[in-house]
Amino acid sequence: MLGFKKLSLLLTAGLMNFSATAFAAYGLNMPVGVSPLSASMHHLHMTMLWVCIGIGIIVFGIMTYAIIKHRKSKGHQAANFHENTHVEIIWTVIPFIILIVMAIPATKTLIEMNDTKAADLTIKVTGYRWYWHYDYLDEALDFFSHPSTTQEEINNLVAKDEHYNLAVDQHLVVPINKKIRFAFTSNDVIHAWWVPQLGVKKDAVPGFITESWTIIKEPGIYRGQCAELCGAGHAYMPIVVEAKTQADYETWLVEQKTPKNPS
Ligand SMILES: [Cu+2]
Repeated sequence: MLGFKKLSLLLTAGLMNFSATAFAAYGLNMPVGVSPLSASMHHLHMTMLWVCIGIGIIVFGIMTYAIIKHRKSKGHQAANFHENTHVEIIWTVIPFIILIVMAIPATKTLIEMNDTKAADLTIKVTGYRWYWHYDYLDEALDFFSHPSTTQEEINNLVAKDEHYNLAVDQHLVVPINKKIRFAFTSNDVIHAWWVPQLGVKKDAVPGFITESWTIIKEPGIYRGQCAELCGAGHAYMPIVVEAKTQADYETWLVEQKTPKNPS
């Protein structure tokens, strides 16, 4: 049997190792992202986290104090009372006030998330088993985006790419600083289009249109995945969004619309 001291040492070492690895490699927290929406979501998440930490410290502080200060070994007797109206009012009113205080910023962010009005461009995103289709509704341009990770990489027969399982054959190219409205649907089962850096995660449901939006502040490549368990290929359904400046985006549009020479 392990002694208590040895066990706690092992646990502490394990936890320290876990948190160092977790923060370095996995990034446990939500990203701030590159859109106003992702920043609002991150801010809301951190506000709620600090409220919960505050409540945790106060509740566990009072409990710990009471347990230590009024322990039986010091000769304290347990109080024996029932139906204290004052206490019952206090423990109803305080959580009610806390919930209202939390609901105000949460509602503001929810309204912002659903405000797809006045978009500069609309892209219809359709989920397929197991790839995506993008339709630029204002541009008469559409294409499929398939995962480009090879079966050899998946089976460890060759070295894995830096963007293993997060790479596609054709990126969804969009302009920066423009309000992009996404209209999601699906051709078969329920999928979910999720790109954390853009603050977009929305179900793509067959027969329905769901909506979301983003404004990307910086050019770059942002990666995501399908976030709805959609079948055998669910884990191999990446998303790659490439944000370009307006001029580069327009050049890309012209290239896409130019018919390719038949080879
Ligand atoms: Cu899917």
